[in-house]
Parts: sequence; structure tokens; C-alpha cells
Amino acid sequence: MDHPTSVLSAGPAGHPSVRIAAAGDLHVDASRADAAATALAAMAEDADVVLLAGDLTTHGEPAQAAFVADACRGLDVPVVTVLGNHDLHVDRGAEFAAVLRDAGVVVLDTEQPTAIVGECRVGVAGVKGFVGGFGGHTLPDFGERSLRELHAETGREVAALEAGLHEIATCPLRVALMHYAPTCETLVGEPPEIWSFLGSERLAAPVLEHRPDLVLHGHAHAGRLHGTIQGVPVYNVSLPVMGQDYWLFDLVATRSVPSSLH
Ligand SMILES: [Mn+2]
Repeated sequence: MDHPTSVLSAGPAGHPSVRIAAAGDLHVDASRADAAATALAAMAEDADVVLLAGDLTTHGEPAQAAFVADACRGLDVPVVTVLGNHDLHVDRGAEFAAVLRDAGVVVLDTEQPTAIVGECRVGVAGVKGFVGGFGGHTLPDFGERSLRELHAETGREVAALEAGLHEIATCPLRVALMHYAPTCETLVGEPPEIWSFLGSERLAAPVLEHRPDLVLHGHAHAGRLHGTIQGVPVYNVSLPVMGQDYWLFDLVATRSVPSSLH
């Protein structure tokens, strides 16, 4: 299978660079465990860092997490992931994450939204993200407690993403990783009626503030691969969108890195 490389930036020779292999919506269960192991091994072979955009499994059973954990154990590159809604379906997220962490996978969430990995210290700020909608058709913070709790949950994800991006601000290369979409540009192809459930434009605010080198998400199986948030590249690496097991990104540092941050 072909794995095209998307060269996102061409910095001066000698600047820090990294090759990232990324995928989301693996939806692993017993029937897909072997295929996932093959794909993850290929990702580790081809890249310096593996990033997974959530929905690793179909239902979030810890036994399903073990399939992914076993596939990642022993890979000689860092694997960083966020969880998706499927990974939380049976409401055993903590156990699920523990199984992955036991295999050396870095699981990012609102409590731990930051990882710095690889030889050139790639900063990854990762959260699941959540729902809310786009372009004036957004969930308001109004009315029933249950509806307002949805709004608040998205707010917690946004705050953690902001904190994570702040923490990696001095890394030469920076990636924002999430499951839900921070822009509707990569949702084109999905019915507009469900865009509100596929992501939230509130997730774009920290991206705009910090302008990472790359934004990755999944979740939108019928969406589009590439979009931008005011010039910041966004890729929907959902497996059905890519039509292949993963996508490769070559990042080369171009900016001058601030030596300190307030
Ligand atoms: Mn999903």
C-alpha cells in the first residue's frame, strides 16, 4: 500500500525535523487486531513518531485496548494518542488508558495534555475534544443543566488544549492532536446536520493563538483530509478518509523558538 508523504514545511537545512506517521479511527476489535498490529509496525518503521487521533477501538473495552497495547509494545518510536468517543463507550476510560500506558503508549487527555517526544523534542498537545458545532450554528451555554454540561465539557477540553500548547511553546516543532474536529473545513462530505456532533470551533481558539506546525484529528469518517485554520494546516487522518493505513508528515522547524515564555 502506498503511503504518500505530505511535506508541510521546508525549513533551512540543519534545522530540527521529524517524520510523523498519523492515523485515527482504527476501531480495533478482535477481528482487526492483526491488521492493526501490521499497520502500527509499518508506521513505526516509516516514521520517528506515531500519533493516533483516537477511536482506537470499537467499544472501549480494556480487552480491546490490550490489542492496541500489544501492537505498540516493543515499537522503537514514541506512540502518542488521545482517546475517542468509541474508546469511552463502555465508560471504562481510566482502565483503557492504563492498559495503553502500561505498554509505553503516551495517552494525552485533559489531565495530561502534553508530551515532548523524539530526538528533536516534538511537542504534542493532545485532548479528545468534544462537540458544539461551527459557523454560528453552535451549542449555546443556556438552558437545561444537561445541555450546559455538554458546553462545559467542551470548555474543559479547550482549556486543556490551550494549556498543552502553552506548555510546548518552546519546542522546535509542535503538533495539536485531537479526536473531534476543530474546523468544519475537514468535515465537508459529512451531512451538515451532524457537524455539531463532529467537533467544535471553540477548539480552534488555542490553535489560532499558538499556531502549531500541524493539527491532526479524526472522527469524521466521510470528511476531507486537508483543511486549515487561518493558515495552520489541519489533517483529518480518519482511516476511511485517508483510504490507507496512515499518513506521513515531514515537519521541518522554520520559526525562531522563543527562549522563554510567560
Ligand atoms: Mn469518533
